[in-house]
Amino acid sequence: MKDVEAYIKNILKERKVHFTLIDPDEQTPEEALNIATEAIEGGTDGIMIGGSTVDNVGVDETCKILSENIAVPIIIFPGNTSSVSKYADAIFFMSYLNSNNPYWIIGAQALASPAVKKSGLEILPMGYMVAEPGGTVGWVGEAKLVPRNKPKIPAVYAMASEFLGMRFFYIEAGSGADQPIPPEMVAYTKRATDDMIVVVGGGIRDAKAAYTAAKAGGDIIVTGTVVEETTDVKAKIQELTGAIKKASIE
Ligand code: 1GP
Repeated sequence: MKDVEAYIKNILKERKVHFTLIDPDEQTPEEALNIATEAIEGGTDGIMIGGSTVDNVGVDETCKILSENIAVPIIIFPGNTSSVSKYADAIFFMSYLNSNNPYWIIGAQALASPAVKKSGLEILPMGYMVAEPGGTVGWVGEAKLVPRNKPKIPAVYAMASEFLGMRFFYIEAGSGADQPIPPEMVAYTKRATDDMIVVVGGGIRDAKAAYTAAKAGGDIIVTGTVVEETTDVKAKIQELTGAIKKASIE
């Protein structure tokens, strides 16, 4: 798909967006296609491909089979420099703002840039911030995790990101987190920025959590673990997208 950013903004004129995250490490490309197909039937608006420990072959093969079979955008959610595939439509080109290691803030991005340029992927510039509990990405990314009871901290990073020209800001609790991002944290972030697209993910498993994140100000709600855990992907995604739509119209 051409111009994924316009696609997202177009949906946001009407309602909030839901993306399904698929970790290529967790299943074969064929299984990933089945999950994506069911998630699209359930109303998801796009498929994100990524994880903290993915290999390039898994990313590439999964993006390839999806690109041949689905119509919604395929967006790379990179775990490291190897997460590049010309078969995706776009990449969240992200800086891990609260890492203690400059590699994750700008080093990996610089090293990956030639491959990203060659791939022709659409760039979606993003500030990325991980709050407690943080999970694998908190550990791998050597994060100074945002305390859950300090909801204003991501807001000032989001403002700075917007001033630096980023157009997306992701507040992450970590995949499989036992609790999602606190709604106050989402709300402060959304209010602090002008045109930034606020993405919320980590630990969102049911309609209530999806509704809460969207209602608080999340523009894109991301869920990943639920599709790995459920036996009925379509129904689960319907539950989440239904709640997000409800939050959008109220
Ligand atoms: C992880 O925010 C995403 O990067 C999704 O988290 O797997 O907990 O849905 P879950």
